[in-house]
Amino acid sequence: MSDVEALACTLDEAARDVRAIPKLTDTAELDVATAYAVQRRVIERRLARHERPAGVKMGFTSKAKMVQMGVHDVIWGLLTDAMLVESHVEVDRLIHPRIEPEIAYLIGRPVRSPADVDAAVAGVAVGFEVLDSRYLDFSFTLPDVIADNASAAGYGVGAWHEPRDVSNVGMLMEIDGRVVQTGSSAAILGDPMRSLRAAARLSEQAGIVLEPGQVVLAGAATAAVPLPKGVHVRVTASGLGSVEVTT
Ligand code: OOG
Ligand code: MG
Repeated sequence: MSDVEALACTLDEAARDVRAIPKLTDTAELDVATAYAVQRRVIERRLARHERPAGVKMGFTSKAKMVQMGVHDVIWGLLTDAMLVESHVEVDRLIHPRIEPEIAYLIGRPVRSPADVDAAVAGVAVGFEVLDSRYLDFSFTLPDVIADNASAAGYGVGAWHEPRDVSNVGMLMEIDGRVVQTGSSAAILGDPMRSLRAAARLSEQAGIVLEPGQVVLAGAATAAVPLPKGVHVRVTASGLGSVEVTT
């Protein structure tokens, strides 16, 4: 078994067994390119279990997230249809889940490179991401978190709206009616559209086409918060409405 295969297997099994593991760089040498190869293998294992590609999620596109996690490069992870949360998250299936507010784009035409982006946006929505690092204490280096599919565990999106300027919309996250995070979409690289362009650059590099119907999560506007069992979370973005989830 190659290193990439073995590392992907370790991460995939940690997620399936709901068991935190030491970060890979404790025992393996891992550069960014190899980490992305591991990420790809983790997703291929899920696709072999009949999950389908659903888009991508951008990571560390806001200062709040960089500071929270100590990582300073924009990365991505790959979404599958099984990660889509309709209205409820079973947190018992997760190790130490967190939730964060996101802006989501709906892809309407294939995106192969940044040149495709402007004509490709079919909709925009408020969203949330459920994160669950497979690593002990939610602690990692840049290659670790890339290999672990950027901590992706689940995502939800509110109603899609016509494409519009969302460069500075107020965002709010509430748990059981209590405000736990506030921010602005401007925290996402100054404008979440920049994150979409970054996604298109990564697509070009990886040879991955973002297909119509797929979603791009532009990245959290604020730090993430722990997601306990038995709560109701609402994320609101000014002009885009709300999206809700229970645990
Ligand atoms: C990594 C994922 C970062 C974002 O929106 O910045 C991310 C993590 O925080 O564990 O999803
Ligand atoms: Mg995120």
